[in-house]
Amino acid sequence: MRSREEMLQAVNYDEAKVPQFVVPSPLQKADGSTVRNAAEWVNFQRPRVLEMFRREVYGESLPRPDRCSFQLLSCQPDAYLGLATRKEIRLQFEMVDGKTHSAEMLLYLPNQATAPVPAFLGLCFKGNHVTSSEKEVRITGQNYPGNQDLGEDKRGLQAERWQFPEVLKRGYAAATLCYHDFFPDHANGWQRSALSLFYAQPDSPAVRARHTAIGVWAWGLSRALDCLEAEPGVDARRVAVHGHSRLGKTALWAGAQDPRFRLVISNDSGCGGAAMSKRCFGENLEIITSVFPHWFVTSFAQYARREAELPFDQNFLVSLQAPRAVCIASASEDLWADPRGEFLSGAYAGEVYRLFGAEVYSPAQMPAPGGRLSGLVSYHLRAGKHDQTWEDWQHYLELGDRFLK
Ligand code: GTR
Repeated sequence: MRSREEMLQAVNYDEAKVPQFVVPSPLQKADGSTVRNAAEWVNFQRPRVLEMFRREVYGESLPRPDRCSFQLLSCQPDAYLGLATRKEIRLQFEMVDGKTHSAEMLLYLPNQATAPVPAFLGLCFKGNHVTSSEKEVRITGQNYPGNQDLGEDKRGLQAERWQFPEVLKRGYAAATLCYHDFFPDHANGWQRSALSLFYAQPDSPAVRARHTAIGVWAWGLSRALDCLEAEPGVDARRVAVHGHSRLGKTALWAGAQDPRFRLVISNDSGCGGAAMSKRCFGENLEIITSVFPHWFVTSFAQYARREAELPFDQNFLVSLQAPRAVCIASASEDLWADPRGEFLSGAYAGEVYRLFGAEVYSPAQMPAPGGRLSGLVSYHLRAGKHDQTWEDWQHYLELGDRFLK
């Protein structure tokens, strides 16, 4: 294996040096023929592509625990000066053999609502208290030993990424949970992960070979959606799942596995998310699989520096969202995540969306910074850095108005 320095030196940021490659088609069947209609995609090819991503990228799916209960920890009917009701809910998972695991949801419901509302759901990096400017939000993220983000001074630090008041004013509920609650994000996070519900030794080589942190985080999003289904104020048939960066990869995988998500949003998800691996632009498989070995199954690492041999690419992952709405967002200065590669996976997923009669954007339509393309497959390129900002949210809320209302 090369040293990290050598790997970083080899990173390509030059469009002229992107290797020529044949774009693999999600419609190509095992026998070489092509899927011709939506029924064939849904009943035959989609399950095959999903299975391939489980085996080669994100690991096996996990079942629901034997028992899930949702315990109300707090309820503040006067949150954000009366704009919303703030609830905190413990998702308690139990197995018949006595194993347990839990996670805590922060949920805001707009007080103006007269009927159940659509919702935006996403995992957060640092803890629920970091997403909200409200000082009473419970501190979460303790499942990551040594987490630096648990202090009072960290409250609200990433509130801009969440834009709760704006989301609420537009008539949506907003929910988040800390991803560490499901799988602490480090290479030794297995033991404290939700995999402990299903395995006596979640850090054994056999479990590591079959599961991944991204897989467990995506499972957590589905369990959070179960919780929203039990919440009378939310219409759980109209939920958008969103995520930034590694959590954008996770949102795409959650959307692929769980068709209940109506709108799937990938914010700057990059390598192993929306970006095409075969372009080898910015972060590549060699780096991501060695720096974050717990994110992907080991078979994905075998394609490091052999991306040309991949029988699929991330356009397949975007295709798995069809015919539901999907949005891919990039930031112009976020070259590490390869904005053009993120854009292209949406364009190349178009052939699957077209089976459903959708109008899709073409590979020639990459917008300039500030530009957006809106449709069942949407894309925008925000000017600026790797982040999730109000500008990103403006597009997401517009898509929500179109696809969730
Ligand atoms: C980086 C990683 C990216 C992206 C990012 C993030 O270190 O290389 O793939 O996931 O972290 O999640 O912020």
